Amino acid sequence: MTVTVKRDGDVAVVTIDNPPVNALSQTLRQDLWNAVETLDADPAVRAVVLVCEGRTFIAGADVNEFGKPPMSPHLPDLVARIETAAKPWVAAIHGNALGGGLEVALGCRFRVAVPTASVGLPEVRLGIVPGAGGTVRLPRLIGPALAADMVTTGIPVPATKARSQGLIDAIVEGDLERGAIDFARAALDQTLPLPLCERSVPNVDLTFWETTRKAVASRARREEAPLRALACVRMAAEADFNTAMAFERQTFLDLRGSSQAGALRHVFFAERAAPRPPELAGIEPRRIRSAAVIGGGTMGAGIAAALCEAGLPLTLVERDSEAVERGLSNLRTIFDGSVKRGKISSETGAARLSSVTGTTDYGQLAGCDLVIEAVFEDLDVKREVFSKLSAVCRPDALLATNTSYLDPEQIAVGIRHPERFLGLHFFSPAHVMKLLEIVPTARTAPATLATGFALARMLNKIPVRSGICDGFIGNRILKVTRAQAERLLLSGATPQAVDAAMRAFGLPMGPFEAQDLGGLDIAAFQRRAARTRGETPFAPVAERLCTLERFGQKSGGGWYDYAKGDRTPKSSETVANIIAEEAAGTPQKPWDEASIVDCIVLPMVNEASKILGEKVALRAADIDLVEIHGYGFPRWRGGLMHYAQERGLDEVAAKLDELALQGLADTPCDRLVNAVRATSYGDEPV
Ligand code: 3H9
Repeated sequence: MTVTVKRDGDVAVVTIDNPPVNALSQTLRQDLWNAVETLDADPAVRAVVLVCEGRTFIAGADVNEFGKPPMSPHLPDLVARIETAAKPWVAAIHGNALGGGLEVALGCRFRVAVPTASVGLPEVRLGIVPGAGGTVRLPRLIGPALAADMVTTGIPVPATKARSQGLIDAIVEGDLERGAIDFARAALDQTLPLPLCERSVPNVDLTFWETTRKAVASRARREEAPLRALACVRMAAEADFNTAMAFERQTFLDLRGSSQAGALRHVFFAERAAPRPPELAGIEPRRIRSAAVIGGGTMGAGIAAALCEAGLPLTLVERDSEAVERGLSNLRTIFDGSVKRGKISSETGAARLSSVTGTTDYGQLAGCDLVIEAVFEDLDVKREVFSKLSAVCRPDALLATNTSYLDPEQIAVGIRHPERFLGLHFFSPAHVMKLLEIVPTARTAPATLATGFALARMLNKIPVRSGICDGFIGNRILKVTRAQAERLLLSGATPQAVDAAMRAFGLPMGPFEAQDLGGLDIAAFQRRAARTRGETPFAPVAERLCTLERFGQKSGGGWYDYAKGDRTPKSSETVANIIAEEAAGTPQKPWDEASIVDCIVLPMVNEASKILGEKVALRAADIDLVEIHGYGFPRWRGGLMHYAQERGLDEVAAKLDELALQGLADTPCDRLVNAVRATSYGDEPV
């Protein structure tokens, strides 16, 4: 049974227990339905409290059921049954009331919550709209403007804020169940409010809908669900309750089967699976109670900020006192920025800064559980750091190198107890970017690796294990993106056309705009390193731009020209001339958006397939997470490999063959050819 009913005098307490997150599976819906029927028929019961066991209130519909035909009792009917129950129901919320969970709570006559709870309608994050009255009841409770914001962004609202908006009726400071029972009993002494289905939606200014539509459309880019969710709220404001319910249900059912919803569901499960890879099942991570970062530059300060945010006392080590001051000042800038953006209070910012000890003395790291090195990308400099750490740190302290290009095996040479060492590739800014590539060496112990994943959970990051190769998973694919973008330039496309096509595909920025923002010098440095390894990186135009010190926005020009103080890219005659010179002799052809995208994205798929073939990535879904969380690949496309799978692997291979004939890409690799034969990459549902 997922539901139990007990009595506290004239108040019944219905307790849901459906681990892990009390999702509204068919069994739970049926059990709740039966509970309403039983309690309606019980004359001794005057009110009902709905409470949940475990870590959270109902976290929503059971996403596992989404691929299957809907089964009764349907959620909208259950919510309506609770709303029209003979006795008032009080939802007692802890953890999260999300999606269908909040819709059930909206069916209740009252909602109370503990201060740490939050409530939200995150359906748009899954490519759908609320399907059980969320868009119809919420505007009746808090007005269309707040409701539109909640359903189109999907961002949960903390209980205390929800209380001030009228979404929550009371905050319970002590025991939730007891508080909810007392609340219910007190409510029975007063006139009950109307159920939401009998209330009307407050009016809004006529311009509201058009202004909001524009804002939502620009945020959503090509994601369908947010605008469809807004249309539902508008219908709720302009039509009667039943018409709006029917409209919402139809929109929900339309979107549920859409390719965007399929892609977003794939990402949902991939993200939840990422922190617990099956190959580490049963391996106990070490506890991390304190941390240190070596190096307080941009990367080191970002990592330090992420560790502080996770509540770890932190030591920041630099080579001299000036550098310590600079590192602390970098940290202060990060915390000040978070305060300015309203993410944390100024007290929290100050407390975080005061939890950091800046020092030049490695001796202070003797008791530390975790040390992350984030110094300059130079093998000798890094080795020197680890030799000092080997001398002072406990043998079981986890030692990690943050590197994006160097070989962790090489960095590990000479480390004492190399089984506690691994690579952690953070993405800049490290306190913001979600992706963490975890790179074990051959000698990294399973417990060390498991600790890397546990750390990612602490830092609220998406961890992906990567084998060792140049650039690991993400930057290795990025190299292909950039090389393909240059190939396009040499065969007739312009930087503007390439950037526009990739933006239209769903990336936040095109490859040239992105390089101008990040700086062309970093890649030039890496190409130099590659050449010393005997490789021949392809970047003929970028090389010439770097020779002219056109490093991007920071130098006033890169792939584009920039007016002083203005970040708007303007086409550059210098660049056009260089492209023309480099393209001499290369056949020119017209490029439309779709063929530009194919010329970039399909070779990325080919490279990613090689990465899978070499077991640098263990799962296609891991590559999807790397692309989404590290490189802005559109989430609603499900990531690079999911996109390829949906596009049809046979079509991907055929297009690659066509590009290869024109000298614009490699032919499909063995792993891709095998996947075409098997019609899938065959590790997990991609
Ligand atoms: C909806 O409600 C539609 C309705 O409007 C209309 C219906 C008609 N279903 O994240 P965690 C699993 S749409 C099934 O690591 P946390 C998850 O896969 C839904 N399973 O925990 C994982 O499984 P496993 C709207 C779910 O404590 C386990 O629970 N709701 C669901 O870090 C733990 O998950 C949402 O979008 C689900 N709905 O965070 C809420 N949710 O252990 C999505 C989770 O086997 N969920 N699982 O790997 C969340 O945001 C987080 O899970 C939550 C807990 C904040 C609740």
